[in-house]
Amino acid sequence: MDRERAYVALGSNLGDRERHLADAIAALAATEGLSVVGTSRLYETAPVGPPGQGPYLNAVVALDVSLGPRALLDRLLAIEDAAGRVRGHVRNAPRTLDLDLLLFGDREIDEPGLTVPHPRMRERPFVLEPLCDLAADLVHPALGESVASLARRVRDPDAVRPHPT
Ligand code: GSY
Repeated sequence: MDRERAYVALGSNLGDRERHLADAIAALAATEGLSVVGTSRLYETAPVGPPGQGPYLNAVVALDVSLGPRALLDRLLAIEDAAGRVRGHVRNAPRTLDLDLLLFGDREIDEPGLTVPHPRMRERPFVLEPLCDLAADLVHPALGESVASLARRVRDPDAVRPHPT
């Protein structure tokens, strides 16, 4: 079966953040129908959201998938749930684990609950910086601009720093 390259952003700012990201990557790697083919560095990032929350750890993984985008999204939601993610009503509240589907091949999808490319990735240095580690030359299918170029527009070295490992 044809495989497509997808990119998923990971973030955590509650509990053992490194554990949540490592467990999520392991859960992805154990998923039938996909392989984890790249992992960015970890980044310590300033939280976007209500004040008073702690910093995030962020990363991006590259996947080779034979699943469809909806099946991949369902798997991401199940992995978030397994990490104890509470889905409350407060927008941008702190969370144990956030998994965002950024890109799925060069597809553009706009369906209930599933928008690809991720509609806010262009404004998020905490997504674009780790994505640069994996795919700086990749051209965003809707914007026609490379990941490196998008990252340059929003770069904020004070808010997004490589995390010492
Ligand atoms: O949408 C992703 C979850 N999230 C993050 C994040 O991953 N990193 C940072 N720095 N801020 C965030 N705010 C939210 S919500």
